[in-house]
Amino acid sequence: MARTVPTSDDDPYAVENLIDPYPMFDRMRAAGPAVWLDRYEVLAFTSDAGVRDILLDYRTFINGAGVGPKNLHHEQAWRPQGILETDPPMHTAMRTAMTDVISPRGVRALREQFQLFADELVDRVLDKGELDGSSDFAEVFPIRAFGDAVGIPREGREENLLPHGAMNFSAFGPENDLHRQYFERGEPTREWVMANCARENLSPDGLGAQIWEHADAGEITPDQATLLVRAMLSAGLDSTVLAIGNTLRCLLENPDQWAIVRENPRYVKFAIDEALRLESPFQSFYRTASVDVDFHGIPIAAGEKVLVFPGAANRDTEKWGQDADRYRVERQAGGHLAFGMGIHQCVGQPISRLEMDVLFTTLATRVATLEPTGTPEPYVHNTLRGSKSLPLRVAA
Ligand code: OVM
Repeated sequence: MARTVPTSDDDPYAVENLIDPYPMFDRMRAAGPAVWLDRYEVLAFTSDAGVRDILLDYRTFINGAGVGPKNLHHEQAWRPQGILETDPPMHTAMRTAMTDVISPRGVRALREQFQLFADELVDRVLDKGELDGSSDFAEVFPIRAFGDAVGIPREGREENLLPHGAMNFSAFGPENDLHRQYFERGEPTREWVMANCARENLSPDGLGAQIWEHADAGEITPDQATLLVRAMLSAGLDSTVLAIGNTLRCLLENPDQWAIVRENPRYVKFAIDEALRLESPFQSFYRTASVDVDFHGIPIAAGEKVLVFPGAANRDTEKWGQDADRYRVERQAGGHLAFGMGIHQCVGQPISRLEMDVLFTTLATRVATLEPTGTPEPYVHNTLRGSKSLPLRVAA
């Protein structure tokens, strides 16, 4: 196809670019609405308008051929395709069951339990004084709070849930050394996770059991119910853990912004959205063109994969202004793409937001001093972004 698009030999999956992707994102955005990545032979989109419009047009840019670089219409999927790798009309039935369970009322009912555990966790970190913001704080909350909400056994969560999620999110990127490492670590967790998707292992009052009620009602099949609980346990842990860590890191590195939040905890919500924008936990994934299309002046062929970078779009100066690289809690960052956009936009978003809101409101209310005691260690992953460790000190 005759196409004049700037070419780049940047490797977005090279370790140095995963650790600091922003100079590369600036180059790619400056080059034009799309760049051709020579190494991967794929069109990549880094602007807010490009990523947003691709995600909104779910008929042209489909999910059914997979949301990683592999085209599942031609290659075998590594596991049964779930809600995210499905298009309407099948997607619609699955999505309806999910939104019904994760309804405003269903989510409101979780607040009390989340608050009890947030109080307990903030007590614990205040007792410690010095801690790791990742392993002692960010990882702990979703494993306990979200695990209880879904209704899975407490035993086994630590060893299984995060390696399992990291493996899943790795499938949104190429099969390089990092991918192989996360798959090796994740493989032994699959059995535990799949066993906990079965109705007999889910506690009767949790979100998982509520999904199964939709199978009883004939709205989805038992296989789809299993896949929806799998989606909760695959997508709902690592993402929120990293979002909590990234918010914490933004506040640690911007003491003036922490001061604003502490003085007025109503800024907690803005502090979270601004961190999701600036350091998006889920950086990149793919769509597949279902037809030949002229997109923003670029011809794309039916069957072609496109790579989108919400993590880059969220720093687009056209959308966010010249200070897009700054962490500023007074910004109205709500329109970011960290949860995606369109019909596949993160369905668990209200739960993730509630977890973070409760946790950071408790922190802002009870902690006066929040300061780094060392350099954060990056979490290196093909599609996820965050910190492996965040040494810090807190005081009441
Ligand atoms: C799944 C799933 C769904 C959405 C996101 C995701 C790791 C996984 O069906 O297991 O991310």
